[in-house]
Amino acid sequence: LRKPRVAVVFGGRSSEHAISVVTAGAVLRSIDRTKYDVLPIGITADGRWALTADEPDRMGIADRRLPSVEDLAESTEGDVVLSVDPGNREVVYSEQGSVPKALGEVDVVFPVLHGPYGEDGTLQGLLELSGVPYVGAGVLASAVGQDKEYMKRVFLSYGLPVGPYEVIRPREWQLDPSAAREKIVDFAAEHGWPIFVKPARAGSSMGITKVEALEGLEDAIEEAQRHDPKILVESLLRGREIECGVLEFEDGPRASVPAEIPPVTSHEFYDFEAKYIDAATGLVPAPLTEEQTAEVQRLAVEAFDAVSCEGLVRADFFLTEDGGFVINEINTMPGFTPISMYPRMWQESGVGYPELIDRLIQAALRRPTGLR
Ligand code: G1L
Repeated sequence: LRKPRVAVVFGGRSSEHAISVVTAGAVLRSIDRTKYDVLPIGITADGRWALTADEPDRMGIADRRLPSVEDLAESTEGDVVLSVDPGNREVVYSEQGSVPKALGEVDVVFPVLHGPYGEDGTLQGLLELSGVPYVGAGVLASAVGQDKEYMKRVFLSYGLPVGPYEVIRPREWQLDPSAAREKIVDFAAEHGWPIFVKPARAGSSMGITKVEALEGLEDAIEEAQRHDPKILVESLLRGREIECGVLEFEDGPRASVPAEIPPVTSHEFYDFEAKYIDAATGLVPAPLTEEQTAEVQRLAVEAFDAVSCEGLVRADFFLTEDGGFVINEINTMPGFTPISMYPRMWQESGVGYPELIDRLIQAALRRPTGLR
């Protein structure tokens, strides 16, 4: 019997290109080769798809040099194309100007990509058109997971506890900038300073500013709008930061043991580096009571279902001073190196990194293509 062929797609036009390569390296190293065939497909920083070396050892950080798809690409001229002919899951490779040659079928795609064109539903849409199953969230869940406004609206409509927030749309700035600014000032007056000003759709913690008082507002708005014309303001939720992993098993989603992210002192808040590189700072399991653990696990699975997630999600919460949990956000493609929080939470729950990868691939293969 032929082994299922897994295309690991990674890199991409993102500021997080290198972390994607590092993560893909960990996936390639841990995937069970007796069970799966693997086809590594890199996307260069300028967006070209290329076959890449299946050499995890070249995908780490070596002598302070970040890995890139450009360095791993087996041909810089080459173009890899996923057939967009449903039922024909062929991957095609074409040298510029020559006849494309088929590389064979792909049974499942394992996307390891961040932000726009990776985890926002666009790649997922391409894969739907191609009829290729893929690991993780589908089109809708990916898009909702990428938009902090709609994420909150979905949570609210399912009765999940959400903190105070306000949205300012691009047209509101165009039509009446002073009214838009007033909306934020009123929000701060009602909920108190500081507030967080965030781009509605941006990866990681990019473009986010904590604003202590009116003077800082203008710069924060500008910074957020550099990433997204739609911005969001949120109030500071005092309390503890708790995360919980959800993974799809044969019988449905289950929650991991939760983790706690201790308050950071050096970085103003839990930023990109902290999230993806020195993830080891999180406490697993979080020191919570049995009741608190059960509650946050229940909310995490509810969030997974509310957004119609598939495969996995990391749900991030605040445990507020009044003892209740508030959901901050979900992440459909969380940090995923073996030392990242999501894999560590599952490790502590009895699911090691190779099993995690296997379960994600199996969940994708069980899924029917088309409407679900
Ligand atoms: F495919 C999974 F399992 F859904 C998946 C894919 C990618 C989980 C987590 C990630 N994470 C990332 O790709 C990244 C956050 C490391 C990209 Cl920068």
